Amino acid sequence: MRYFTSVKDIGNLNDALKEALEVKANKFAYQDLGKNRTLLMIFFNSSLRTRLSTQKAAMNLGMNVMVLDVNQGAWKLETERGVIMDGDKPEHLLEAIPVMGCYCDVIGVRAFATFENKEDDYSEKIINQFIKYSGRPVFSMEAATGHPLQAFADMITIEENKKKPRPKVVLTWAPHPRALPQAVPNSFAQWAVAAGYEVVITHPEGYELSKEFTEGATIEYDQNKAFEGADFIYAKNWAAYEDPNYGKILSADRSWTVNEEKMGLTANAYFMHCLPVRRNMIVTDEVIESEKSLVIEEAANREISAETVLKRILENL
Ligand code: AN0
Ligand code: CP
Repeated sequence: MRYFTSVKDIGNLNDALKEALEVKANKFAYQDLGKNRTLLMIFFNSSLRTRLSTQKAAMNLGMNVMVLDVNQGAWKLETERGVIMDGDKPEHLLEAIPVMGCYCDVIGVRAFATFENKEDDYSEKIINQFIKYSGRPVFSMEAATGHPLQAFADMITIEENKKKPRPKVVLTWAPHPRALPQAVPNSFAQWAVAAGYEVVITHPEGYELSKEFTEGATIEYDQNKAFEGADFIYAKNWAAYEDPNYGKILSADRSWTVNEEKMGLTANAYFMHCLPVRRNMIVTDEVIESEKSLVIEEAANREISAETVLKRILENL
């Protein structure tokens, strides 16, 4: 593997999940793979889990790791070609990227959707420039339209906890005070369909995701109906995708918050969220603290999804 930005890069998902469980059973078996190899992680946005789990995964593989927070300590980067750079950004991405490539063997990039321009976001303008100009293998640590390391960790978590071969997995929108990207729900829907689960997505009208990511899933606008018989509830907020509301908050309806009453409609479902989560907006204290909550297991599996992806990239260097 040279690039990892989508489920399409992972090949056969069942094979990848098996490989991930093998990695999990023996995390330090591939210490020699990363010897004298350097990972550079570049963050345009904040992170707790991705930063720590990816660094840990790289260390498990014997790699050296460098982390750069763009906008904090590094020069602010211009991303538009052709602008006269007389503003507050002293350096252009077109020099910065090949320079970064000089110092490392593998690059991880976090660059969220900015919601300034839908076409730029959905063409993955930033991470694709890293792919084009760095000369290095590149993987997504959440880009504009997807968060594949999170979805991979979530699929590992479902595989470890499912009680039937084809569980009903429900992705539900929930309210949030800020406009959040569609990356997590896009990837979760796409990977859950690829894993062969029964996938239902529920959200208020106007929150339809891009069909590119939801193909194979059923949309159910009635949240209570969607929850019936569910084996896994995956909650997430996202801002509107469809024009003319791209990037906007259309609803603050707290009746969508996942609570015990709603979980009571399910087939004793597990609760999932990628974190960070706003308690009592997305999910109540009781549900996230319940024994059916998998949020910490998901975060733990981020180390495993990252290690599996890095292992494949190193094997191909
Ligand atoms: C981000 C998002 O919704 O994409 C990161 C989630 C992993 N969340 C926030 O910005 C709160
Ligand atoms: N789930 C996740 O990616 O968390 P961070 O934003 O903290 O990395």
